[in-house]
Amino acid sequence: MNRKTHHRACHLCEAICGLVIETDGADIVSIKGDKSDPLSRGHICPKAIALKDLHTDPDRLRTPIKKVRSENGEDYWEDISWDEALDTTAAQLARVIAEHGVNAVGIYMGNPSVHNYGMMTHQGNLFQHIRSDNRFSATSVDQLPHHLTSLWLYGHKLLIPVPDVDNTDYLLMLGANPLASNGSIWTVPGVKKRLKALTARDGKLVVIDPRRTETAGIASEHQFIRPGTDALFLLALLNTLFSEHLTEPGALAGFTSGLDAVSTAIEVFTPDFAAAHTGIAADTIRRIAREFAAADKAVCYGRMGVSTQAYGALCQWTIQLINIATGNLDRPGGSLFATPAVDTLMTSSPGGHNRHQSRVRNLPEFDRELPAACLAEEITTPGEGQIRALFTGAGNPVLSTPNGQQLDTAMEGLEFMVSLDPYINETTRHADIILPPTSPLEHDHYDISFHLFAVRNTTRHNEPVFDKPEGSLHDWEIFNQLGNRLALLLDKPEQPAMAPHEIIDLGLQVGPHNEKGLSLEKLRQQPSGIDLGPLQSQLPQRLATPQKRICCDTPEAIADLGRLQEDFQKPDSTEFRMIGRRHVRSNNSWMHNYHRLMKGRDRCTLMMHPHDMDRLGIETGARATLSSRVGSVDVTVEGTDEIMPGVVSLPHGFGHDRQGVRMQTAVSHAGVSCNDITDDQYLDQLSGNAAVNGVPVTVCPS
Ligand SMILES: Nc1nc2c(c(=O)[nH]1)N[C@H]1C(S)=C(S)[C@@H](COP(=O)(O)OP(=O)(O)OC[C@H]3O[C@@H](n4cnc5c(=O)[nH]c(N)nc54)[C@H](O)[C@@H]3O)O[C@H]1N2
Ligand SMILES: Nc1nc2c(c(=O)[nH]1)N[C@H]1C(S)=C(S)[C@@H](COP(=O)(O)OP(=O)(O)OC[C@H]3O[C@@H](n4cnc5c(=O)[nH]c(N)nc54)[C@H](O)[C@@H]3O)O[C@H]1N2
Ligand code: SF4
Ligand SMILES: [Mo]
Repeated sequence: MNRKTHHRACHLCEAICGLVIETDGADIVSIKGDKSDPLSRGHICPKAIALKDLHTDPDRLRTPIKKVRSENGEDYWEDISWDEALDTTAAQLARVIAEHGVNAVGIYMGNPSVHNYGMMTHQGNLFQHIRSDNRFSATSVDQLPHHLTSLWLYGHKLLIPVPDVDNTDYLLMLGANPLASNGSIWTVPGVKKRLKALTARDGKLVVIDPRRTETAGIASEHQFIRPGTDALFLLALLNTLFSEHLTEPGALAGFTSGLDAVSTAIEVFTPDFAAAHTGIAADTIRRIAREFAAADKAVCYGRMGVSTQAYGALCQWTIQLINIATGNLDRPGGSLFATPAVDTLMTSSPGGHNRHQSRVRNLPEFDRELPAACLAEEITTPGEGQIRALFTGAGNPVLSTPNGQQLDTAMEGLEFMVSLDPYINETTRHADIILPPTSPLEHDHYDISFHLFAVRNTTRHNEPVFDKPEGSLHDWEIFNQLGNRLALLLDKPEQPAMAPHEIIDLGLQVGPHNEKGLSLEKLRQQPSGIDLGPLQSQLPQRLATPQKRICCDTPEAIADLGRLQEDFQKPDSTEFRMIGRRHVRSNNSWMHNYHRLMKGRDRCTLMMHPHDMDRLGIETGARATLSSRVGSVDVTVEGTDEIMPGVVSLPHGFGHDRQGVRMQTAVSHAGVSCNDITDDQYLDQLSGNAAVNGVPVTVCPS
């Protein structure tokens, strides 16, 4: 018996719950919620237990592999040494750069990179040598409109305020289902309890969603909305606030301008106009606006469902303006900015927009990244700047980005591809070399991203649960070593290797809570985390805008109102619009390989309203063909009045039955990829964000 107790924050989602992990030698005996964590207070979800499965998964790669072609033309994988893997990768990248320039190297970074602090601190060690315009990430299938809006209004892409759920009286929520997702751009562990406490103290939770979700199920009120029409609903709310003189910026007035100009610009977006398209009655919209204004403390919050749609940026901009116009920004019970102990705001660029455009389709960059929706065409379209080599890190764009099938095919034409990833999945199967990092439990952990969006200021660092296996490398070490090898080939200086924890130690000492004497040593003594107190009002000091002012009349957003108005001149004749869906036992595309999360009934079903099913002659359990401009898939239909008529819902992240995927459990629950239906041409044109929600589709019995 060699029992040990470890403390560790869960890195799987944005809730960053504290865990207590019991081990016996190399075995994990139990994983429980850490009641002493000042933020999560013992909360966990089923995914935390699956950390054990992730750690022990025989499909998880432990050594680098390269693809070899046999004499009969078949590909197989061969284990190779780290030296061979890193040298070959560096040589291939250097060759492509020498022959075709840096833009010939494409880079795609996925979601788990943001949850793994070593990847955040050290990716620059490699990417500084590849200053390619062809950089992509999961941001442009997700939260890009939030960043853009924050850049416009608050001067920095990361200055995103979060709902002060524990103190608010009125929470208006659109396009989010935190009961399944555990909260997003809103680190709010145990969100269900917090939402229930809100309604228990006679507060109101209003959910606007085309599906009566788990969150809607505990709300005070739920309104169905036609997918992709939220901008009209939100503008109608703001319009009502202006026309009924319900605006009251309060303390914000001293450093805010432009609301009058916005009021004029949105005059046509009345509740009646919105009602015709959203399906929400004009009187209901007016009532919600009045309730919101009348509440002592209110906050409007919108997430995935209103970001990844055709007017994602307008939605997020209007949400901020509603909070500003009613004086609820930067106010307890409204929305507040967090102050993390390691303040990434101090070290990251504020972001920028449209400083260059994609080569083929002229889509705007944001923060030096191009929209993921144009990755495939940048690989397949010949000419100067065509992507010939691709680096992917912690991403699975074949399943995660619109028209994934097209990208799947495009990857076959690459001269070289390398993936930093522990699995051979739908994307990495195209790589020539896969570089697998250590298991998450084999490296230390500090959350560098999500304290910025947390409902309370706390900080924690945790030591690795297990020793690093001999001959393995952490993600950050791979970045560092690959960067140095590439530097050598490009005649550039090597980068000294400061470990991530040393960077954090410095960050703590110069951060906003340094007067509390924070250091890594101090955090090590309190492995359940240190409480740094509730979020505080901090405007205008925290603003990163010129003169620390908020200018509400953002020219780009106001210009986009014309597109919105024009698009909604006519009623929508689309038969069905498709939306996504998350389940608490899943996590995007990569957690389907763990039996304990996959047991139970099939989750990759197409939800459809019984009226629509009757009309089409489809029954629950029957197969139907779901089609869009870009493709079609066969799915099992699940009838439910949870979903509004004219809308169908299919989760993303499935479609594991592609040849060569080495994830046994996932393959046996393959499902279909909803991103074989989402359209690479269907975007929020303003931000470049993919519109994976509200996609026009047809359904017919198969
Ligand atoms: N269990 C689990 N947790 C996760 C993840 C996961 O895959 N599984 N993924 C993580 C990631 S990367 C993220 S970004 C977050 C996302 O976190 P959330 O934003 O909370 O994500 P969803 O659960 O997809 O909620 C989106 C909601 O928008 C609704 N919706 C779709 N279209 C529209 C529309 O046009 N208008 C409106 N008003 N609503 C619409 C959907 O019905 C859905 O209820 O979750 C994170 N947490
Ligand atoms: N239709 C539709 N599409 C969507 C969404 C939707 O709601 N609907 N949601 C979008 C959202 S919000 C997101 S964030 C994206 C996610 O899109 P991606 O980030 O591209 O995909 P993931 O499924 O998160 O894949 C994560 C990859 O990281 C690997 N990985 C996990 N942990 C580590 C690690 O510690 N190190 C390394 N090196 N690799 C690791 C996994 O093996 C997997 O290959 O999908 C988007 N796509
Ligand atoms: S809610 Fe998120 S952070 Fe918490 S245990 Fe579940 S997956 Fe981990
Ligand atoms: Mo995401």
